[in-house]
Amino acid sequence: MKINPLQNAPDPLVGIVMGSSSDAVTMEPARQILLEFDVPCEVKILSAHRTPDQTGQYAKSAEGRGIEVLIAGAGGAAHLAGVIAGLTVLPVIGVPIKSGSLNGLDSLLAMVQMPPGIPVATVAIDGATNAGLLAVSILAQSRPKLRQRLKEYRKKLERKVLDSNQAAEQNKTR
Ligand code: C2R
Repeated sequence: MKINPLQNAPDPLVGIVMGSSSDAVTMEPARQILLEFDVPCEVKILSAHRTPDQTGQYAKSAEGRGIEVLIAGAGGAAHLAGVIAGLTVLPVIGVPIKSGSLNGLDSLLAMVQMPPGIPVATVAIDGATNAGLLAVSILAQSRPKLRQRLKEYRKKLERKVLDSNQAAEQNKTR
């Protein structure tokens, strides 16, 4: 998947960072959630390993640019989220991406096992949807309208489960 730079909002509140363009499809659901909630975001390819200077610069400048939450997805030796978290006090949400050889367990452990003092809020392997929702939830703490929309989103989830039970019951009685 190609990253279109035009998808970057002028004043992003959330920065979505990923280690490689090969992560783009897995990370797309995070962007979709932010779009659904009208949260402006930007998407960047940055690697703590391959572009350490640019990654450092991005992490250090994010707060001053008005970004409030960072989402970092990476696979394999996934140091990206931890390195970014060490360079900013903004909340960093890590998305461990499934790798070829270890099925994402390597990425998960690299992100979740941070030393005390520098947290990365790690979601499930390939859990970009929840990363987007967690970012919305963090922003919603100071934005009542966004909080209301998050409550409505949860209601929709509830309704979907209840509807599927009802449909199953109706099939039984037919
Ligand atoms: P390529 O497909 O470009 O070879 O990348 C990327 O996130 C990707 O999942 C393979 C995998 O390497 C990961 N990568 C990291 C970092 N940079 C790239 N884990 C990092 O800095 O942590």
